[in-house]
Amino acid sequence: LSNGSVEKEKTLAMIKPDGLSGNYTDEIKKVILESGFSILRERVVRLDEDGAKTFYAEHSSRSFFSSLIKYMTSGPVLAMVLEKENAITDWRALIGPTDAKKAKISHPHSIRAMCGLDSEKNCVHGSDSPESAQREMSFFFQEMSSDEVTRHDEL
Ligand code: RTP
Ligand code: MG
Repeated sequence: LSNGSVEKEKTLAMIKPDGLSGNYTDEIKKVILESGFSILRERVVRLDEDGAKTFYAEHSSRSFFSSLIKYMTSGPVLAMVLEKENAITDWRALIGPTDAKKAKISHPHSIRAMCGLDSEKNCVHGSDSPESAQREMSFFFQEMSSDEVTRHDEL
C-alpha cells in the first residue's frame, strides 16, 4: 500500500452458547487481543431456529444438523468482527480443530482445547473463507455493507 501500512483482513468470530455460559468470554478476548487482533464490533445475540439454520445452512443435509441447531439456540452467543493481517486463517488456527476432544491432544494451546467439550460443543466459531466471512459479518452486523467488509486499506 502507498502509505506503507499492513493490509488487514476481517473475519467473523463467535463465542457459542457453551463458551458464554461457561464464562470463557474474558479469557477468549484476552487471547484474541494478545494475538494481535482488533475487535471492531461485538454483539450478544440469542439465535432463534431460523437464524441458526440460516447461519449454518451449508450443513443442512448433515446428520448432525438438528443437534447443531439445538446447541446454537440453547443460549446467547457473542458475535465479533476481528481484524488483523490474515485474520481468517489466523483465527481458524487459533481456535483449533472442530473436535475439541482431539484439540486437547493435538492443539493443547488452542481455544477449543481450552473451553470446548467434544465435536459439537466446541465453544467458538470462525469463518472459513473470505466469502463466508463477508456473509457472516453481514448476518450479525446488518449495518456492515459488503463494501465496508471488503475494504482492506482503510485509514
Ligand atoms: P465452525 O463453522 O462452527 O467454526 O466449525 P468448523 O468449521 O470447525 O466445523 P464445521 O464442519 O463447519 O461444523 C460446524 C459446527 O457443527 C458442529 N458439528 N458437530 N456432531 C458432529 O459430528 C459435528 N460436526 C460438526 C460443531 O459445532 C461445528 O463447529
Ligand atoms: Mg465451519
